Amino acid sequence: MNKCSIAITGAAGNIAYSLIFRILSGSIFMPDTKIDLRLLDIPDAKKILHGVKLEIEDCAFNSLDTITVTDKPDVAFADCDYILLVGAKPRSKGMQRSDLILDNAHIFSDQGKIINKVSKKSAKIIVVGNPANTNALIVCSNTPDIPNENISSLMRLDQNRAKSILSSKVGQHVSCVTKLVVWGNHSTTQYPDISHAQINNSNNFLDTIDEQWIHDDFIPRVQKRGAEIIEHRGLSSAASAASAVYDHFNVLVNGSDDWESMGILTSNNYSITSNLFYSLPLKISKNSFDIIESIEVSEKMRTYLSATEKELIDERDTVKEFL
Ligand code: NAX
Repeated sequence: MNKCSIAITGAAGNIAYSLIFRILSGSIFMPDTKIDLRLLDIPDAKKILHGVKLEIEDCAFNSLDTITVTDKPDVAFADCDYILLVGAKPRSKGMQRSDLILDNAHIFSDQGKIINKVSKKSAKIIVVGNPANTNALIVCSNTPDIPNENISSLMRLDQNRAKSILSSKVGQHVSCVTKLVVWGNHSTTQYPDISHAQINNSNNFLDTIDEQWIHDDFIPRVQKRGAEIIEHRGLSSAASAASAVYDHFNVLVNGSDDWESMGILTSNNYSITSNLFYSLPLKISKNSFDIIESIEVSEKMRTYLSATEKELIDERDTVKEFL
């Protein structure tokens, strides 16, 4: 029997309520792997967390070995293999974005320090809580004993959204869309990049799509998809976000034949400022990834890449005391 330990923070929240059940019923790990699950939330969420635990038990999952619910990060992260940092403070009415960034900076720097102390040095960390890219940078700065490449931030929701919108446009199943990546920040400055996308392994479809649709419809629609969901549901994306975390996690463990997007630590790739968590096009194999370096950057594309880079530099300036 193989064992693996997974910690999920924000475990009493909306995303976790889908995510936990996807992971336990999914196929990221071999069928004989048993999961030691640790669920972390704040003390005020203790009662809800207990209810989530009861529901997990009621599923009688084959994959579950043990389950720990706690409000103590050192208990949740002890000797952990995988850490999904979903929990974050939401933006309250009238709150400035910079205040939200600073509130969350405290959470992610504290958790980073504890992870560095108690988790496995081989732990893989996926940052979901917003601002996810900058929170990932904070975690990275506070986990000196964990390799930088073990830390990534979620951009798969944006990539999935972009693929789905393109597949509707061309009238093909979403699984036919490949090599569609998203650059930059998980925010309205992100750049969903259609220029190397393929439908059924060919880019001929680009001849049938006009530039205006790409710049005036496709890109803004992907950038603002989160707001579109809130407008209809009255709540932010939770099930689709959980599904994207599952996809991201699966690709990290099992690799992928397609191009993927994740926020990773930059080191002047594509002339983007070093030391940001910026989403780049990646080829991911089991336990490692390579940046796809071959993409030609047009002047127009550079404008998009620079706008999202600037936003990330500004966010980094806001949290500099935590780095
Ligand atoms: P919820 O507000 O439903 O849940 C957040 C949970 O985190 C709550 O239960 C809260 O008590 C807990 N929490 C707060 N501080 C904590 C701490 N210090 N330790 C442990 N738990 C803590 O939000 P939900 O809808 O689940 O979203 C979670 C985060 O994901 C938010 O920051 C959200 O903005 C972010 N998202 C990121 C996405 C991405 O692509 N990177 C997409 C989806 C989502 O918007």
